[in-house]
Amino acid sequence: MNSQNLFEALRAAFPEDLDQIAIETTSASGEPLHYSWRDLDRASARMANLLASLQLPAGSRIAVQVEKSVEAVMLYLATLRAGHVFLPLNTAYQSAEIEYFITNAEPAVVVCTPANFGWVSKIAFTSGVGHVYTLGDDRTGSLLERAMHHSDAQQCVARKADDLAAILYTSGTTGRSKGAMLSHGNLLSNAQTLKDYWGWQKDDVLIHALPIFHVHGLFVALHGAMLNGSPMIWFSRFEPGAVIDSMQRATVFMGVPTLYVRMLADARLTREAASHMRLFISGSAPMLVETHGEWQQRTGQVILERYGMSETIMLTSNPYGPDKRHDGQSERKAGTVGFALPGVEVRITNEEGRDLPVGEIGGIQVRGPNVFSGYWRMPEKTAEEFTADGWFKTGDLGRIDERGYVSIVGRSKDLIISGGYNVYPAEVEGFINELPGVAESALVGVPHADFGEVGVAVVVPKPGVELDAQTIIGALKTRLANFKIPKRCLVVSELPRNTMGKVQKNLLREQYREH
Ligand code: MCA
Ligand code: AMP
Repeated sequence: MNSQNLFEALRAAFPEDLDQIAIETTSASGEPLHYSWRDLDRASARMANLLASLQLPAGSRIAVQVEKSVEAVMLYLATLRAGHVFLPLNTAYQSAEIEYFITNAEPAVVVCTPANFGWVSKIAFTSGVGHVYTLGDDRTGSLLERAMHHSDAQQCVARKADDLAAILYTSGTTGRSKGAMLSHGNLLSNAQTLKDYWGWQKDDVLIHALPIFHVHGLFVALHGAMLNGSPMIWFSRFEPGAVIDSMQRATVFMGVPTLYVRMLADARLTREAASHMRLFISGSAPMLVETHGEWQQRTGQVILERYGMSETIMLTSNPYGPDKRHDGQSERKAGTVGFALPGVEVRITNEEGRDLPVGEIGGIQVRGPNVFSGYWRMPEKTAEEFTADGWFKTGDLGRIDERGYVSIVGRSKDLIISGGYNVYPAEVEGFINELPGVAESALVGVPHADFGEVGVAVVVPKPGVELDAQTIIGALKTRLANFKIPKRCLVVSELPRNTMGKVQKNLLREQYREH
């Protein structure tokens, strides 16, 4: 079989001299650490051999909730090499959330931080998971100890393009999270397209400052650098000053708008500081036109904004250079997410699913080799989100102008994007409504200078009950990831409803904008 394992394509792009630095970072205690391409190759081989020794069926899920570290990247590569499916989980998730992911995905292996081993392993073993390992961000934990006993050479397991490589959970507008199934072919085709479209160059150095449990940090950034054999300057946490200082030794940066806003607030960001950089890319959430403009004024560089989803990886991008498909246009247009990527089709449709003319606002649909095959074990949900002719309904609303630039103007899905993380009001409301004394609630997104948008909870008590907003927030903190916690909670006597009885969130959004 002609294997199309994504790892083989990444490995083939490693530089000839494997002793060159692949990742430069600092240890948890601040010591400089350097990993060569050989280190990545050998350590991921050891971990892949450890996974092979467990004799799991091909395509087993390997669920991973660990702090950002280079060893976590090795584990991702090892999972690909061993022919299994990587399932990354946000480190902020609490036990109720983890329990859902483990019972839904039925992983064969769970890897967690040493600090969380007690509660995570309890959930895992109760759910029938066979193996739980730990991995710390300081090169500690049972995963590395066990992997050390295995060979550092490994024959990559053959995979077909449509075999699964990863599952990324993305919350549903109703009900629980859905696992978007991404194949080796989805990931590789998108990475190759971006390599060409963003003009990756021989001497590029990527600043990697994003979490590695989402599409942005794990796939777009990591695959981008690896497929080009480019080294990375690696930050386990985003610190504006440290990132700005590293720009003199780097050429490419990728971030969500909050990272740009925070760097703009730092006086060290100057034209001089950014002069070595070739490309700043933003995505995951809308970037304000003002932020785009301020960045250009301060650094002389024009941010390239692109648009993606867990289900589709990247689907549109502003051009890096002249785009031949669009009369050589090269403008990186603020407030737009650019053109459909080469090989990816994007269209705007009305509610009946008919194509809309240029400039009109409708639902954004996408088709191409980047689009996932469906939601894990949810055939009905999958069928609902695809049209009969194979287009995926993004749930975003947008328009395409006469020049071909796509703009996102809203969402038909009820979703709040806060600092690049998605918060699904239905999920948070579900938890609030279960609290004693609560009759009903609504979570709405309001503008926020740092996170772009944040959630405000509006809660109605049961008759005769007095609710305290701080108690509600406190109770939520024990159940939900911290970024999902409403930044404000207001107790009111009723929620505004339309004649159909539906809560009018647009009115609440207007009313509580200033909060
Ligand atoms: C942290 N907090 C937040 C968020 N992050 N609140 C709302 N939204 C957030 N995103 C809160 C915490 O709950 C905590 O509150 C306080 O801020 C400090 O937490 P800490 O962890 O120290 O925050 P931080 O380190 O300053 O993190 C902010 C951040 C981070 C660096 C902007 O959120 C981040 O890395 N965002 C990037 C997410 C990302 O990579 N998204 C890509 C998704 P308290 O103290 O009250 O508990 S991929 C995607 O969307 C698609 C496919 C695409 O197109 O890329
Ligand atoms: P996720 O579920 O984390 O994959 O988030 C995907 C969603 O993020 C998309 O459906 C969009 O609503 C949003 N998104 C991603 N990139 C952009 C962008 N550049 N501008 C506006 N929204 C974006």
